[in-house]
Amino acid sequence: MQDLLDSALARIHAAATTEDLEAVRVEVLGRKGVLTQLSKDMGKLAPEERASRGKFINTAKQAIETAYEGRRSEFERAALAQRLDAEWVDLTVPAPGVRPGSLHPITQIQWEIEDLFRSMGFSVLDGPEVETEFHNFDALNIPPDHPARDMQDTFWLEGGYLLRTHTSSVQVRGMEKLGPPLRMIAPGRVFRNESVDASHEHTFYQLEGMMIDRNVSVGNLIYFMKTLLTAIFKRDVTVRLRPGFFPFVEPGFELDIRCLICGGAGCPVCKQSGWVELLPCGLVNPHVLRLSGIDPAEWNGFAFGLGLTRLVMMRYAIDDIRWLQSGDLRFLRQF
Ligand code: FA5
Repeated sequence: MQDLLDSALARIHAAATTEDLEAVRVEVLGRKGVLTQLSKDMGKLAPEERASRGKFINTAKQAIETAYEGRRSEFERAALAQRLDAEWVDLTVPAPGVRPGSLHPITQIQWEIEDLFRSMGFSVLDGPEVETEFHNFDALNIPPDHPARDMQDTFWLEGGYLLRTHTSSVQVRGMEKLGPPLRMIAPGRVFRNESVDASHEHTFYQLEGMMIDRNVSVGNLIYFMKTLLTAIFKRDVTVRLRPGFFPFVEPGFELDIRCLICGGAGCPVCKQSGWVELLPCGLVNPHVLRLSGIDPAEWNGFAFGLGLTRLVMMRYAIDDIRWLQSGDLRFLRQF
C-alpha cells in the first residue's frame, strides 16, 4: 500500500500538464479511485486491521491532496507568467514610425531665460498682441507725431488698435498692475510692417525686462545684461555698448554682439558690419514712470528689449531668420 502512495506522489510531481494531474487525482481520490475503494472495503476487514488501514488512508489522502494542490498552483503560476509575458507592453517605447516632436528653439531659449530671471526674483508677465495705441506708444513717451513711431512700421487695426510692435507695451501693463518695486520680464511675439531679409522678419520675438526700485543704476543694468548673455552663450562673447535713442529710456544704449555667424568678418545677417543689434536698453525715462503713476522722485529703474529671435540665431549660428518660422521639419529636427 505504501507503494500505492509513493507511485501516486511520483506521478503527481511528474505530471506535465493539468490534464495529467487531474487524471491522477481521479484515479486515486475520485469516486471510483483507489483510495476511495480502499475506504469502501474497510468494512470487509477484520476489526484489528481496520484502525491501521483507516490511519493509512487518511495520511495518504492528505499527502496526495497536498501534493496535488502544490503541483496545481505551480501550473497556475506558470500559466500566469506566460500570460503576462504575452500581454506585457512597454508604454514608454515610442510608437514605430512616429517621431516625437520637440520644442521650437525660440521656446527653448525663452524658457531658459525665464528660469534664469525667475531665479533672480523677476516675475514673468504676458500681455496682449493686439494692443492699444496708449500702451504701445503714448505711455512710452512716444506721442502721435513723434519720429520714433516711424522707426516701427505698424500694422494698424480697426478702432485705433494695433499689433504690438514691441514687448515694451507689457512694461506699461506691469507698472500699472503691479507698481514699484518691480522686477519683470515679458517674452512675446511682436509685429512690424517691414520687408523681410536674412535678419528681419515681420513677425518675431522679443523679451522685455524691467526693474524698478530705489537707486537703480547703469551698473545694475550692465550686471543683469552680462548675466543674461553668459547664461545663454556659456562662453565669452564680445559685446559693445553704444548710445541708443528710445524715448522711454534716458540714457539709452544699444548692446550689440559680435556676429557669431561670420565671427565679425561681415555677412548678410550682420549686414557686413560684424555686429548684430541684440539688446537695446537704458534707464527708464522719469516721464514714463509718471505716465504709469509712479513717482520718479522715489523710484527709478532700467529696461531692456532683447531681440529673442536674433539671440536664437546667434546661439545656433542660424544664417537666415526665415528658417525660424518656415515650419520646415528638416530645420526643426536639429533642435
Ligand atoms: C525696441 O523694440 C525697444 N522696445 C527695445 C527697448 C526696450 C529699448 C526697453 C530700451 C528699453 P528695437 O526696435 O531696436 O527696440 O528692437 C529690439 C530688438 O528686436 C532689436 O535689437 C533686434 O534684435 C530685434 N528686432 C528688431 N526688428 C526686428 C526684425 N524685423 N526682425 C527680427 N528682430 C528684430
